[in-house]
Amino acid sequence: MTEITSSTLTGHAGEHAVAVARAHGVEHMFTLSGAHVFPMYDGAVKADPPMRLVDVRHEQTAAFAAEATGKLTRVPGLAVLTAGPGVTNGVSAIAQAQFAGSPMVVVGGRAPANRWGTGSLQELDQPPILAPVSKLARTLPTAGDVASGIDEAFTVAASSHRGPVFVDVPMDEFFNSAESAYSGPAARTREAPDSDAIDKIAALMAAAERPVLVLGTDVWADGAEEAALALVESLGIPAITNGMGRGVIPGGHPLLVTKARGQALGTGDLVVVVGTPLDFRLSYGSFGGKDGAPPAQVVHLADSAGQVSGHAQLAGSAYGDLSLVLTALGDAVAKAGPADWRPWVSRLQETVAAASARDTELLGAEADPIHPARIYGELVPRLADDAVVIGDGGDFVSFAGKFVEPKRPGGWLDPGPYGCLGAGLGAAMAARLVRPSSQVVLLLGDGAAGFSLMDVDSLVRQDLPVVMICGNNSAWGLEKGPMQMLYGYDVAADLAQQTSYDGVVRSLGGAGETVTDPKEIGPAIDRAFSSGVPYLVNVITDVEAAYPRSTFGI
Ligand SMILES: Cc1ncc(C[n+]2csc(CCOP(=O)(O)OP(=O)(O)O)c2C)c(N)n1
Ligand SMILES: [Mg+2]
Repeated sequence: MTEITSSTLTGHAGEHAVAVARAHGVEHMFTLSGAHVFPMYDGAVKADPPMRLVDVRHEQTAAFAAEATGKLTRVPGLAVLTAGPGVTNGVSAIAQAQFAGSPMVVVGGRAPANRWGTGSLQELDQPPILAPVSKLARTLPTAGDVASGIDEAFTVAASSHRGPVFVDVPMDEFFNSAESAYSGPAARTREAPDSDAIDKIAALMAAAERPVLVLGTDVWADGAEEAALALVESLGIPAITNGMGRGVIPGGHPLLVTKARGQALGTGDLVVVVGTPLDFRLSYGSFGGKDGAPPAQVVHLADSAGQVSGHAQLAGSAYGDLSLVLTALGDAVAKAGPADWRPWVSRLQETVAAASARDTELLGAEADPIHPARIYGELVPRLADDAVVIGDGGDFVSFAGKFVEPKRPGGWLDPGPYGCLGAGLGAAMAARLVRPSSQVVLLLGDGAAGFSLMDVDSLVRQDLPVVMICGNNSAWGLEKGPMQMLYGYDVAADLAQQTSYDGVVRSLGGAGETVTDPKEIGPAIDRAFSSGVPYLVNVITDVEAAYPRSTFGI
């Protein structure tokens, strides 16, 4: 077996890969069996202590679990996928990680080098398929290249801007032994921002009357959540959060104005966007212009040079380690002497209060069939501050985005800009493993549920209890509504009526129930939390209660 003695790895290449992954902080290997990757399993089993193998029923689940591990822990997650179809089944999750900046490493099996070109089983040249959706995709050609190649994979995945790395190893070389020098991961470097750029932005902020800060996923990914909260509180600047930035400003905080988003972004005079691309979720970086307001000036702060928007018209930008960026900015604005933003903040707070009052009505809706909002009316008060909430679905998850305001960062996983249905079950699996004492709640549209529910089997076998709540409107709701709007009719949007998704979970060894009475939602959620098994609450909801959407994201 592998030993790390005086920085030398011995044993077969799978042992090298596991030792290096562990040195980078990996604790779990998500996988579905295939002979091409047996050396990874042997490496995991024989490591001291063994690395936990978590095996699934579809490679998408393994890859989404690795992606979510990267999001939750900020250490790259590891998925091991067998050659050919195993790897191609993981492509969506890898693309999602690329879009969301999630650190993950996928190790693929690969047909043996000594047979290459002769037609061995699953002989597919995989890196060219993965290259467009990853930071790096390459073959580690020999056993002796595996330690340094895996080390590079984890280093690249974990450095700004984070993302997925794919490597594959020819089967014959994977089983081979080698000796490799390895002295552990390099220390993380932190890039300081350009001080002139920061001073320029500080001057814009000091001169602004109606500034807004937008905090996105990379604020969390870069470990800048404390610096971001400190900046908001010291300056008294109103903030909106999105993606994994949600919770950086805790739900209920007086400066969190997500519920006044339209007014803030539409009538603000300076929008400072931190750690998230200026994509469709942020009107491509064009703000202001609402109710006769002039266009807003825009500042983009990113974790690395390549993330600064190339398409938006920017009044300023800076990049670097986001804690350093935000701390430097706070100091510079304080020096420049910010204007008095309290009247602007008060106006936004009035809007937040009015929106919250309207929400309260919806959250308590007695409607029959059930309005999806009522589910959140029951769920939100039952969530602990450290809960992990995962959304996988269309309208049902959009409602969650509206009603769930996390109290802490790092506990909210939404589909993100790639928007791939089917990500949720793997994410819930990862959350259960890396946050063993937290509530884990997976919000599933009934359509989304169909992509991954078979992997409840994996949760059951590996004793990973999570609470699933299915908003079951018997339709692909987020597509049905827009198609109706565009054409006046819809096709390919209906699913079977009131399917018993809880029955699916029960037959796989979990538990669950169907709810049709709004008053029964809360007690059912309580039973789910206390069950200690994967539990699905299947709430039959009103297909007519579509999410009020102003954009299709295109
Ligand atoms: C893999 C994948 N296929 C298709 C889509 C397009 N799509 C986005 S939302 C949606 C409907 C989701 O339905 P459901 O999960 O039941 O949630 P609902 O909108 O009904 O609440 C579809 C099909 C997608 N985002 N991802
Ligand atoms: Mg649905």
